[in-house]
Amino acid sequence: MALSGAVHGFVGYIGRGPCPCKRLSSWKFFKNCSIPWDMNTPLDLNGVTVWKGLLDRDAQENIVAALRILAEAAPFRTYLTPGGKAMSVRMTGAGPLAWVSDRSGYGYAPLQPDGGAWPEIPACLFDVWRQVAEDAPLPDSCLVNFYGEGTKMGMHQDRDEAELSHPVVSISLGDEALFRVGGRKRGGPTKSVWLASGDVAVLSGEARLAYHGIDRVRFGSGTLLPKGGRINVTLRVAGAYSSRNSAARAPERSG
Ligand code: MD3
Ligand code: FE
Repeated sequence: MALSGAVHGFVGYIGRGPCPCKRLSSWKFFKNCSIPWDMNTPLDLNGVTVWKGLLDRDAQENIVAALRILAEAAPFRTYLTPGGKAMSVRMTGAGPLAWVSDRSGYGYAPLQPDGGAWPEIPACLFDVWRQVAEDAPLPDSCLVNFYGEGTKMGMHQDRDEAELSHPVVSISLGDEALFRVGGRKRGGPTKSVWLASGDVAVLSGEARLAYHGIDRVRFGSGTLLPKGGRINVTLRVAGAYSSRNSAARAPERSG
């Protein structure tokens, strides 16, 4: 895989297993491994590939600018779980299908909750997809998560897409967040890493069905978003162009 220039940085790693710097050994919690890490080698977290610092500041600012336009057409919303609880992470989306949730269930919808079309997926996001998932079909769905102060995302699996063999690509922007990955079964051993602005995670193979979540955000730790907070963009092949698009919600659904 070709990366534009070697990038070095510092990895904050917490988990069981060897520290990614390989200088510290396993079975301890490493709060802040401050040893430079070669970005040409991704971290492997239970099969999740994390490219630390893949996106430089310019690329991150371009994406944020595109997301500001996106959010004018599709505002961030608070979704309800099927159980009726409000999620703390605010969400919006783009593409032929985007993920939504309300009391009637969750899944991919061709329209926003207010009935409008989702905006197109910004071109700069396809550029990221091609860098890390070059062999996969292009994504038809973009989910944008906003983490304000005190927000988190509980451990879950992503399995609403029609074809689970395609990767999911996740882009972190803004404040740092503690990301946790387990295995395919709930309650197994987990590993965690702090995701920083510009980090890109690729979920494929075994890790595609791994349980994962965001334990917490270091609110105000980043400089990209002037008011603080974290944005996570995930790109997926949800199934808009697939014959197996049963994951797509029927368009007749209304409020
Ligand atoms: C591992 N988002 O939107 S991104 C999600 O940071 C989601 O907002 C988190 O989990 C966030 O569903 C985590 C990293 C991520 C995304 C998708 C995955 C990890 C994943 C799918 C399968 C396994
Ligand atoms: Fe997820």
